[in-house]
Amino acid sequence: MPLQIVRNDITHMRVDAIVNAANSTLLGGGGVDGSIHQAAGPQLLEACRALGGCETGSAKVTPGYGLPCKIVIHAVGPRWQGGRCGEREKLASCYRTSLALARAHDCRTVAFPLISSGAYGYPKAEALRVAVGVIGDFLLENDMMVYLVIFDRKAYQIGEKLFSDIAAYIDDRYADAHAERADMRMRRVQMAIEQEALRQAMAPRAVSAGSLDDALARMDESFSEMLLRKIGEKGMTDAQCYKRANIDRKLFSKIRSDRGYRPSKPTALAFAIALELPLSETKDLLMKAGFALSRSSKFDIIIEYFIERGNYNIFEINEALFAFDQSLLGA
Ligand code: AR6
Repeated sequence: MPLQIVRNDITHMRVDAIVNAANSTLLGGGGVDGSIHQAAGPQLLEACRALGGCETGSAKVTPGYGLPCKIVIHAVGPRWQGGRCGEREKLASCYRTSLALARAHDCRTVAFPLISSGAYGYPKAEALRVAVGVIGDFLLENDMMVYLVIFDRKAYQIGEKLFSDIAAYIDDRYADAHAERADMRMRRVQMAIEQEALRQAMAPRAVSAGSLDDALARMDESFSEMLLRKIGEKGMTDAQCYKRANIDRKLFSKIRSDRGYRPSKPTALAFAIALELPLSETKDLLMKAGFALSRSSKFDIIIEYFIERGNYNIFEINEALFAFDQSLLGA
């Protein structure tokens, strides 16, 4: 999956490039900057000295030395001053510049910390939103695996308003007391799906009294066929679709070349989101992969919440899924 939010110490990430949350002197400091210098060894400071500092919103590159990465991209985030001093743009510019530098150095994997969200005081929820927004835009046009490495649990609580809305939505539909009823409903849906599949398999026999081979030959459109048809109908290219779905090219080629490919539920849903399918069509596509949406699953409710609001930003959806400890969409 091209964007993953992980919980780790960034100095342990085995990637081509790690990004440092530096200051404009580039001569080291505390926080993630201190940890990176410590893990890389004194040569890093020597290399930084030669760079002659860096402006806020920009970034410069050194080798990784003792770190398990090829290069370190030293980005200088803004100090939070209340939000009216262009902090957002400067922070976005840090991510954009760093990603451009990673691309220029042929990096395929990059790890970012949540720049400015520590000593520089940028509110974590907002910092995460800026990061996800810029990285998401970049990944629509570029093949790269980006990790957003977050240290503390609190940073996951993104956009309090958004999440209290989702939490309320989940509460409405996910009360434990109703779980049993929902399960029964789910079982009924599944039985209906199975009966329909059986009916369709039997139907050709009734008409032609043919063999099982005949019935199988008349199988409905498969998941992969429906997906390719919808991509065509939407006038999208394959690449636009799999990038929006946060799916890597290899997996997409597998799906494209195998008519009977059975994706996982998050993969199937990622395509529904990429194609901006309304709820009814999302359910059709899911059904092709053998899945349904259930009101007794937090994961499903969150997906429905976004689709019903016409929000098809997969990175925002993944932020929400992440905050509720659910699997993320994509491969
Ligand atoms: N791995 C991943 N994330 C980390 C790590 C780590 N090892 N250590 C801290 N964080 P900060 P800033 C998180 O203060 O706000 C330095 O002194 C941390 O929880 O490192 O951009 C520089 O020299 C927080 O969410 O960077 C500058 O003077 C995020 O990384 C100044 O601090 C960034 O916190 C830059 O401040």
